[in-house]
Amino acid sequence: MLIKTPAPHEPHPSEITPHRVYLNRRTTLAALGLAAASPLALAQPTAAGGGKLAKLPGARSAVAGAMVLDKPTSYADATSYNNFYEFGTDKADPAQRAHTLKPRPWTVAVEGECAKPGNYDIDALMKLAAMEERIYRLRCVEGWSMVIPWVGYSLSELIKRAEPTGKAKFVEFTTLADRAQMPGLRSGVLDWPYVEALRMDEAMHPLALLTFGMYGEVLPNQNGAPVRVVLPWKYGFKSAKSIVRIRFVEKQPRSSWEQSAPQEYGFYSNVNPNVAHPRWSQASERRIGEDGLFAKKRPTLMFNGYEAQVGQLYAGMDLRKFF
Ligand SMILES: Nc1nc2c(c(=O)[nH]1)N[C@H]1C(S)=C(S)[C@@H](COP(=O)(O)O)O[C@H]1N2
Ligand SMILES: [Mo]
Repeated sequence: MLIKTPAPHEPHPSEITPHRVYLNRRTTLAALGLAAASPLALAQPTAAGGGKLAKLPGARSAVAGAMVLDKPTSYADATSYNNFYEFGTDKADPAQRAHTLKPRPWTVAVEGECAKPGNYDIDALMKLAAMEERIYRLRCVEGWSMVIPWVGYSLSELIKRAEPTGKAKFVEFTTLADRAQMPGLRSGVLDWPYVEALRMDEAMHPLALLTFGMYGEVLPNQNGAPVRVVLPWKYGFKSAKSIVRIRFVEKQPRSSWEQSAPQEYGFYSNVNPNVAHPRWSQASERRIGEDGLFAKKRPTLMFNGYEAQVGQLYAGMDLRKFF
């Protein structure tokens, strides 16, 4: 007897909604005025995740510029080609070694120049504001880029609750640095812990995302579980992973990359095709997943394509000096 097993790409018959049921559901939703705005409809991730991690849906973001139309990078590429030096400097290291990271229990300390400091348990932090899906371009200073559907909420939601004082001019992010969980700390490539920082107005910009998931699921360890920031108009290294401390400070902090090579990495690190890095031109980029033999490089856009949204933050600044 022959039993037909569906090919992996074929939906199982039980997954196919009968047409009549589908139409009925649409009619009911339409009658309720929910056809487009249904949280169920909105919470469908844009691109498929790996299916192994907990689901983390987010509603389509309404923030200007939050949903780029570029085709998302495959989950396989986004989770196997990573920079996370705490697990090694090779692009394949984080996917192979980050299983030792323990994303629970996890606490994020919010401290410094603010009226309401506190230690947030990760699960409480995740409930602070509504989760949104945002499709951002991520441009690494090394000359490649990806398009990732992240899940999180604007960092400003957390900052507002902390009530920064008038002295708070910058926000500093510190990554976990635990030798027991992170084998890369044995190397001296960077001065651990990994520290990054933003000016307060940059951190308050609605596009600055406190990120808990991607592709409709919680973050894989190699992408910065359980919480990271994503700053789409800046080079990827500003988007610190696996954050344990957020501190409000008066003086401009020195990031780990500035510390290691001040002539190569400035504080701002806004994506800028007109200012070359000493080792890499920033004029164009290779989109991961499109890098076949004949694939064309894409021109890199000012502020990674987010100029309309963030350009005002830097009005009047000499971007060659403040690179
Ligand atoms: N803690 C920490 N955060 C980090 C890094 C790192 O090495 N350590 N690498 C950065 C760099 S260079 C890039 S390009 C992005 C990559 O994020 P992704 O792996 O999720 O694509 O993470 C950034 N955040
Ligand atoms: Mo990067």
